[in-house]
Amino acid sequence: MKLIGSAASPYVRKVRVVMAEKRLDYQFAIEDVWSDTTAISASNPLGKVPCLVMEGGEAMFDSRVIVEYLDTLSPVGKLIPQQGRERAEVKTWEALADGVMDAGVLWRMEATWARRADGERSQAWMDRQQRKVVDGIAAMAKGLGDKPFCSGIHLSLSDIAVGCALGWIGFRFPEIDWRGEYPNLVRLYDKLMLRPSFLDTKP
Ligand code: GSF
Repeated sequence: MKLIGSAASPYVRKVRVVMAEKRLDYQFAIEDVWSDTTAISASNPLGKVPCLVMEGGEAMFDSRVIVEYLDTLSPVGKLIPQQGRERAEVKTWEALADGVMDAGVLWRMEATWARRADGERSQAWMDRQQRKVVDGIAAMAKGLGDKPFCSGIHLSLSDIAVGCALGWIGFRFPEIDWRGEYPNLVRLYDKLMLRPSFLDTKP
């Protein structure tokens, strides 16, 4: 399998962490989707990474589809419960973490995308996205509480998705002081960072 991605993308990190936790082999192909010469649309018509290209050449996206597929490939360390409420709970945690990343990406692009002229940047739009990031992180802290993991009693995709979101927010928005505000998220993130899967994929 070939994973097309970038080292800074939190969605790509989620896939790479899952690959590592499941002990799956893959080739990592770095692609700058923002460059004029990017070839990403040959694999993903949406022009986004991560994109997983299978042995036969078929492509799979987005990160949620990819990690769900990867979890079925090996019985090692099941990350998504098979069915029922537990499964929906993990997928909801993932949606929350991805939603924080989505809002963060929209906010950052509005502020920094080179092809947008200064007069085209909307402060109201940035504030709207910032609100989602801040509220999303607060919801993570509330949902985690004193528990060792976001859902269940083992590591799951919930923790991986939350870890990737928090790591990326720390990387791109150091002014958002989630470490100062939420000791329980710090406890979770620092515990995740002891795992080679997280350590080796730090943005
Ligand atoms: C989001 C992927 C994405 O926005 C997923 O895979 O979960 N829902 C999708 N990827 C960004 C890179 S990044 O900001 O992490 C991307 O490829 N953007 C290029 C573009 O044209 O939007």
